[in-house]
Amino acid sequence: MIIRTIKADITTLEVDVIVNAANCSLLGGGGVDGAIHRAAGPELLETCRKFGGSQTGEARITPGFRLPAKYVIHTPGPVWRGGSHGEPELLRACYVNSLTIANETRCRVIAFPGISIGVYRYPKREAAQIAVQTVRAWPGEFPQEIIFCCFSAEILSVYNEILQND
Ligand code: AR6
Repeated sequence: MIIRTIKADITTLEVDVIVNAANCSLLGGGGVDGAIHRAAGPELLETCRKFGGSQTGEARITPGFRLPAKYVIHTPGPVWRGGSHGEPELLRACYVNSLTIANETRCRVIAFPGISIGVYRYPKREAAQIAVQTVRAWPGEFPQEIIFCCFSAEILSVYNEILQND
């Protein structure tokens, strides 16, 4: 399995699947969620409505509609509340459940944003460590390439440092 980092807007990536850092309503919001819904078009919201929401750590797949990505996996990450409310386990579940769906759908290339590290205030380094550890331990046949899509140079350097040193 190949693991890469890039600094990019995830809505521009021509990959099999991009992951959306959603909220439990699955009806859109700010941050990367808002950007994905804007770029995918209104069909995405119509499709997400049918799920009736999801729990933190779960994942749901939709088409990408007007996005260059074929699919979107929507997963609500945990809100950071100090770290003793199950946040690490819930964040790990976001990655495992997203990878499970990507494997079932035979997606070769997946791109993840930094789930929970924006509005949900998860400490960036700790969140990136969970992301890297979980994808490295992934035993599935798919995906074969994992891209950590970083929205800033600062986040990119956090991921690169962890990938080089941990
Ligand atoms: N491409 C890649 N990364 C992005 C993009 C983009 N276009 N836009 C933002 N990011 P956040 P969360 C980065 O806040 O913390 C929403 O309102 C951003 O810089 O989007 O999981 C949802 O509806 C940060 O590094 O997600 C929820 O209510 C990362 O994506 C809530 O925010 C995640 O930041 C979820 O909060």
